[in-house]
Amino acid sequence: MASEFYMPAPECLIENINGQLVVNPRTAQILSAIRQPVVVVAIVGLYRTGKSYLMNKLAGKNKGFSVSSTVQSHTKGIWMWCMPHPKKPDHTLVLLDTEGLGDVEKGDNQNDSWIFALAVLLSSTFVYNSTGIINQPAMDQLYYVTELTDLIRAKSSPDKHEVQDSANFVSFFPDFVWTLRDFSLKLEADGQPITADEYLENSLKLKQGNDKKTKSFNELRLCIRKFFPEKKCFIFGYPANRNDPICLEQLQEEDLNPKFREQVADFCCYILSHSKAKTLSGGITVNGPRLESLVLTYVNAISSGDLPCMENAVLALAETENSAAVQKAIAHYDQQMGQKLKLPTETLQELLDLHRATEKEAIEVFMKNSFKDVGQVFQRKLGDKLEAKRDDFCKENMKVSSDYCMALIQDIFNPLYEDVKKGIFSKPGGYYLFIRKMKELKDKYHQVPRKGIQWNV
Ligand SMILES: Nc1nc2c(ncn2[C@@H]2O[C@H](COP(=O)(O)OP(=O)(O)OP(=O)(O)O)[C@@H](O)[C@H]2O)c(=O)[nH]1
Ligand SMILES: [Mg+2]
Repeated sequence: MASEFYMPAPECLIENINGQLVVNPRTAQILSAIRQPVVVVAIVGLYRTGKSYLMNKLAGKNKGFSVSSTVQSHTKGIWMWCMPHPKKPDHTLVLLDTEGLGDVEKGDNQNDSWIFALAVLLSSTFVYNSTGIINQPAMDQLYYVTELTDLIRAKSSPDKHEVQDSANFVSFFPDFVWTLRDFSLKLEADGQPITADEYLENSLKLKQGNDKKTKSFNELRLCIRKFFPEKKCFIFGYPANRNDPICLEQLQEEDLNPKFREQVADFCCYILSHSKAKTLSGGITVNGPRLESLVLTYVNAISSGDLPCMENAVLALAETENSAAVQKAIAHYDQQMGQKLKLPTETLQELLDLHRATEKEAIEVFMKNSFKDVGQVFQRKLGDKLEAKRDDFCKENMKVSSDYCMALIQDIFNPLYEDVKKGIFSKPGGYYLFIRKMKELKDKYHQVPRKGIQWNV
């Protein structure tokens, strides 16, 4: 049962092997067992900024995603941890922890861009993590957002006359949450206290002017505002004594700054209560198998040098689900007909009536399980298959009936032929005797029930 679903520790979902992103099929398969809608929270940001630590807090655990205290980047690829959602009954929480961006040792911006893009594409809440205040360098790190338009396509063949492709993204982009770590300033502006959200809004304000510098200043802010209409900001103070090298995973909760603990708790409470289930265009709710299909489609597109395309991902999903829906409908038809149909039927109508009723049920099964069956392509395929099955049953009905009748005729009339051969009727009055016997046997034949439609052979 999905509600009993349990993943004791995170697993690597997308491996980063020498700069190539590869889906780990074993981990992806874990998703196929999750029938509930998934709330997907992904965290992205510069390496060594406490991302994995914060994701463990969201999981309500001290250990899980691997945290390390050295200067070397630690998480590689994209890791996944699924658990029953602690606040939303009948939902599964999927946490995605990603490889830190900007690792100087790796020095591969393209690879970073894909990790960023995948986190956006797969999540319903996208957490962008950085340290210190929101300043220009922190903004600049978000330049991957401006790349999104180049990296992702909403439609497989964008129409030139259509509104810009990027406008299509917004409807199925995640909510955006900015987490600022080791934030040590007062949240005040012009002598007035402000909220973290106001601080973020102020930082995203556009400047007046048309010069190159102002244009590039505004471009990123416009992108963030356009892609992520839902925004939220959380600040976190220093977690413990500033002078100690930070190794939070080895500290007890009570050794952490109370303010930091409170901030972490507020963040977790917000994310767990506000993050929505992942949806696709047209309001399609994503469950485990659908998320698995998205992961596979997007990563395959990237590794084959294509752009991950949302429309194609939805089409791939529709293809898989509708084929499965056809199979399910046919299995229902086969099972019901197997149970209810006793061949031969007395009349053809009897068979056709049963077929029609079962066909109706099968179509209902298909409708319940199908999704985005554009142009009713799959429903028509199902119709064709059911029609072929009906024709087969009709043929079989005839055959069973005629085989049965032939055998019956042999059975009933053979003794008469034997008697003819023996000359029993070759005597005076034999002809009348023969006619009487013949009628008697014919009556006997007609009295046998359920001979089927070929009774008149
Ligand atoms: N100063 C500070 N350190 C933190 C904070 N949160 C976690 N750490 C510590 O920072 C170190 C790195 O934490 P990780 O969670 O592994 O960082 P990461 O962002 O996942 O790193 P990569 O996987 O390399 O991208 C660990 O020793 C943590 O204990 C924080 O808010 N402030
Ligand atoms: Mg990490």
